[in-house]
Amino acid sequence: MPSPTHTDNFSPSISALPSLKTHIAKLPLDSYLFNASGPRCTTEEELNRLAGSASAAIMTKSCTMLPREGNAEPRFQALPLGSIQSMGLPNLGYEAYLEMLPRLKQARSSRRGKPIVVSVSGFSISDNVTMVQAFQASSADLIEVNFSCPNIEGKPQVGYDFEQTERALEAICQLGSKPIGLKLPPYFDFSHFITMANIIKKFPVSFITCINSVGNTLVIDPETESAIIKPKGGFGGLCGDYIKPIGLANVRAFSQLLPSSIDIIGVGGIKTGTDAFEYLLAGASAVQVATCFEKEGVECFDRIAKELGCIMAAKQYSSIAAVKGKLKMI
Ligand code: RRO
Repeated sequence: MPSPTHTDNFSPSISALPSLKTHIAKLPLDSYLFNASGPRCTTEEELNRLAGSASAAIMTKSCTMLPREGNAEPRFQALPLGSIQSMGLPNLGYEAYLEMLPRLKQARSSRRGKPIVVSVSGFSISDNVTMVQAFQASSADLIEVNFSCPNIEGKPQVGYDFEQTERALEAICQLGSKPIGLKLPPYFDFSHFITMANIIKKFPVSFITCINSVGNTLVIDPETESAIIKPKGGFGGLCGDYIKPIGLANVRAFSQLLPSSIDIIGVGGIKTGTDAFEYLLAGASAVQVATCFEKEGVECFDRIAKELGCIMAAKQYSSIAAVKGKLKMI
């Protein structure tokens, strides 16, 4: 098993580290890592902090038509190897993000013009059409449509309903020229990877993000004999180390089923350079960090990038492209 980081025995000077430059939908990114839509990216203050960090992009919390407080508390609990949460889409409403984008683009703390990825998570196709249309006319660079929030009572994850996915894509893919991506739920059967890949191939989808949290899991405290979060009878999305093998499998499967023109962003359990390197081998063009960012703050992006750079240098890889998708079979 790999150790948590591979930097201990080999620490080349930072200037000797390989470039982690990459592209998503032809948009250049200065680094391989940015934040996932999730923790610490809801308010303008949080997004400004991302602007001034080593995150390769500023990714927003998924937004809805109207502002939302989210689900009842307690709705997040840290676990030894990750977390369980049922946040319930707390966000400022899409108009607040629209209004904030020009300021974020000009943020003085940031490399001006750092890429911005907006996440939209409507409760209907018509919500998603309205929001995608609005962001198509904004200074956002990429639009990630969330088909996989597991935490809204009475709203099943779109990505598990293949007919609804197809109808939604028909409606949202022709609204402008900015690249559209999909945030997908984890799949667990090859027939589902194939069905979803075949749907995606019918539309001008530029990237997919795999995976959202593993939805509807239950953690029980045997002392109190109760669930540890309140919403949805204690059912919530599992995040962190627990889900890394699921994320890797989804990235790998889709990288084999989709044309190379559709970029795959990996998410799920990335907290070290080794984790990021594994997603790169599986075929990810970039990765997003959620649970580790929640726990560690913006410092995680620089740390993980340096760890990844050290691993690549030790293996004499000079670029992201040299490793991407190069997983070996035994
Ligand atoms: O806000 C949430 O509860 C949430 C969302 Br939108 C999502 O996409 N995935 C997740 O695990 N939680």
